[in-house]
Amino acid sequence: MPVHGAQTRQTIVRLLSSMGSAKEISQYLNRFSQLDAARFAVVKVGGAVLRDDLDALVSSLAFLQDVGLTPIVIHGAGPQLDAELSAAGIVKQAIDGLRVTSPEALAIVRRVFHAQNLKLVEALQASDARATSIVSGVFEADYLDCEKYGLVGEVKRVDLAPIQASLQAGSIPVIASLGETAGGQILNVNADFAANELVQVLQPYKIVFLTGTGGLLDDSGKVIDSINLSTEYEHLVAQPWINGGMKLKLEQIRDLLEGLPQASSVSITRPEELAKELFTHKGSGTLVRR
Ligand code: X2W
Repeated sequence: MPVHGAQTRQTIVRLLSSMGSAKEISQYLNRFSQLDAARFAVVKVGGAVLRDDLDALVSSLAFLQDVGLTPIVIHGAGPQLDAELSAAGIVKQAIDGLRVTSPEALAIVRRVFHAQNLKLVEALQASDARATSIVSGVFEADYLDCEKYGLVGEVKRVDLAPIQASLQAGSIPVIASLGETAGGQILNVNADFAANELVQVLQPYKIVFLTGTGGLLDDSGKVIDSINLSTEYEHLVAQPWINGGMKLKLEQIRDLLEGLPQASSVSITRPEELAKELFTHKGSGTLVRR
């Protein structure tokens, strides 16, 4: 972990003061710096963010590392997989939001995941951040339902060792959501599911989903500030305007929060607003509580 003096901190506080009051930001920085550094935050990055918003993502993650708060990054590659599989003439079939994955498709899934992982790691390194590529060895998985989904995995065990080694070196672990069976078969794992499993094991202080939309959207396309699942979940998922992807996301977040302490929350925001979400009372995007 880099050690930051008062001067660095002042510069950071000045930089951030356009987002909130310096006092408030300073309070958050102080609070976070006292926490267990290995559990600061899990940041799930959707494939759309890697495609459309890489620069902002890299600056936001590098910034966190600069202030001594190394996030754990887990990413998907949904849109990239859609494009590459379609270019290879493989027609998309998804059941309940999960991609049915044939052996032929899996070869492409692996290649695309590796390429996207490296793209983020190299972009971080190019901006002087330290980052470690992790494409295997974290998610021990089993077939979710081989007949129904093919080579799709559900996570059975999370091995934190590669993540801890990266954090100990002050490097951002960048994890692809590929699983591996005990017998060594690689499986395609939905990145939100993989992030959820990681969160259950790590119990991080902050859980952030970075998406292209920057939050959950209401019927007019506006980001919903906050959602209290205990009073709003049933109502929300019954709305005619809520789409399948958003429904799945809400369901996953509900399941995720059930395994965490009552006070936990999940933030959904965009990369540009990550620091604002973490260091201001107002936050950004959608805050989901239990
Ligand atoms: C996902 C993995 C990628 C993913 C898929 O093949 O699309 C399954 O559906 P995003 O960008 O985070 O959506 N896996 C089994 O989840 O990427």
